[in-house]
Amino acid sequence: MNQAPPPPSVQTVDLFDGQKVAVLGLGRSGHTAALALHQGGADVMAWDDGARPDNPPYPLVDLNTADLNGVAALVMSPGIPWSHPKPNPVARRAQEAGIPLICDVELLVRANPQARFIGITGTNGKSTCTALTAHLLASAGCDIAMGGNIGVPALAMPVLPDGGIYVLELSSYQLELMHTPALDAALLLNISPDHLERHGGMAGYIDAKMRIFERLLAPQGTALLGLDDANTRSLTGRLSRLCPVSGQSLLQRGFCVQGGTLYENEVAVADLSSAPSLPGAHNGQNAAGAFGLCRALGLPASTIASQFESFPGLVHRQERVTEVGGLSIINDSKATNAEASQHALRAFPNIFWILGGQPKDEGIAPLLDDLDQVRAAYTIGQAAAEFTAQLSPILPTQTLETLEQAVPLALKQAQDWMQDHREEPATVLLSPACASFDQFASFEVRGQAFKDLVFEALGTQPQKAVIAQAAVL
Ligand code: UMA
Repeated sequence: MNQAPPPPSVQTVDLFDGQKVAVLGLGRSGHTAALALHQGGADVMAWDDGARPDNPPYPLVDLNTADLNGVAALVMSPGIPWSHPKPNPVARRAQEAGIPLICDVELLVRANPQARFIGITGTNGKSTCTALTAHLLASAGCDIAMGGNIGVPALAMPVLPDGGIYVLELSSYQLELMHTPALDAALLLNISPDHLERHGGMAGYIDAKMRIFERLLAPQGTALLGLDDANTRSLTGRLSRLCPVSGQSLLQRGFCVQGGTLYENEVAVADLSSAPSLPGAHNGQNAAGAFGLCRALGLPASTIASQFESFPGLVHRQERVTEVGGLSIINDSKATNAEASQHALRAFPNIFWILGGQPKDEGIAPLLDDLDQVRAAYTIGQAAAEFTAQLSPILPTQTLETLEQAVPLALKQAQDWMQDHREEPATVLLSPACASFDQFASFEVRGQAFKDLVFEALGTQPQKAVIAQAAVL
C-alpha cells in the first residue's frame, strides 16, 4: 500500500452521477480521475495492479475479479496496455463486455463544454511547445490551464470560465482513449519511432498520433502539422485543410521560422533571435506551432509576437542554468536518447559535453555526425567506456564515473578554452543521451544534481528567474 499524494485540486465530474464507473490504475491520472468521479456522485470501483493509495475516499475493488455488469465506462491510466503487446486482463474483460475504455482527458473535455481546448502531440518537443503555447496565451491575458502528458493530470486542472482554454499535451496513449471531438486546434509536431511495442509497430503509432486530428471540432477546428520529418510529411495526403508548420523550410502558406524570424503566410511576424529559451531549429518548429495554435484561437499576431522573449523554458530540457562571462551552462537531463541530444548538439556553440548513464540500444551512433561544435566530451555512468571508445578517435574525451567528477572538470576546461580563444562563447552541456537509472532515480533528480554541482563549483546561487521556471508535477 502506498500513500498517493493528493493532487493540488481536483475537478468534480458529475457525468456519471449515480452510475457505476471502473477506474484502473491509481497513479497520477487515475487517482485524480477516481477522486473527481467520486466527488461527482459516481459509484466508483477503483483498482491498481501495483501500489494502491491508503484509505482513499473511493472504494478499492479488484477489477480482475469484480462483476463488471452495469459499468458505464472503464477509465484507464494511459500507461496500461489494452491492445498491444497484450491487453491488461481488466481491459480485455471490459472490452468483451462492451464497456467503453476512456481516459481522464475524455472526462475533462466532456465535463467542460464551456471551455476551449488545444491539443499538442509529437514524439519530441511536445512539452516545450505545450508550455510555450500556455505561456503565450497566458501572457496575452487569456484564462488558461495547462496539463495532460506534461505531468499535470487532466482533472487536476481548475475548472475554467466560459471561453477559457485548456492547453493539453496529449500522448499517443491518451489519444487512443479520448473519443469526443473537442479540440479547437490540434498540432502534430513530429514523429519518430517510439512506444512501438504498445502500438503494434510504426503504422499503429502513426495512426494513434493522427487521432489528434479526428478529435478536432468539425468543421471549425484547425489542424496544424509539422513538416520537418519524413514521417509527418508523408501524412499530408491524409488531411484536408491542413496548416503546415516548419522550423526549417520557408513555407508559402502556414507558419515557419527561418534565420530567427517567424513567418505567417510568408509575412514576417515575430523575431525569435532574442528568445533565450528557444535555441535551435527544433525550437523554431515549436515556436511556429505555438504561434499557429494561438492564431487559430483568434489572438492577434502582434500580441503573441511580443511574448516569446519572456518564455522561461522547461526545467531539464535545454534549461539555461546560468551564464558566466559568455559561458552558458545548459541542463538537458531530459535528453534520454540520441535523438533528443542531437537537438542540443545542434543548438549551442563550442560545447563541453557531459554524457552517459544507462545506454539505449542505439547508443550515440546517430550523433557521430553532429560533433562539429563539441570541443571535449566527459563520459559518465554505465555507458562511459562504450561512449569513450566511439568519441575518443574524433575529439578529446575523458572517461569519468560521476557527475561530481565531470561538472568541475568541464567548467574548468571550458573556461580555459575561452581564454585561449579570445572569449568566444562556449557551453557546458549535460545532455546524457541515456536513461538516468544507473545512478539516479529519474532524469529530474539527475538534472537537479547537475545544477547543484554547477552552483557549488561556481560558488554562486541560482537566480530567482531560474528557480521560478515552469514547474510540472
Ligand atoms: N498499472 C496497473 N496495471 C497495469 C499497468 C499499470 O494497474 O497493467 C498501474 C501502475 O501500477 C500505476 C499506474 O497504473 O500505478 C500507472 O499509470 P500511468 O503509467 O499511466 O502513470 P500516471 O502516473 O497516471 O501518469 C500518466 C502518464 N504516464 C504514462 O503515460 C505512462 C504521464 O506521462 C502523465 O504525465 C500523467 O499521466 C498525467 O497526465 C508520462 C509519460 O511517461 C510523462 N508519458 C509517455 C511519454 O511521454 O512518452 C507517454
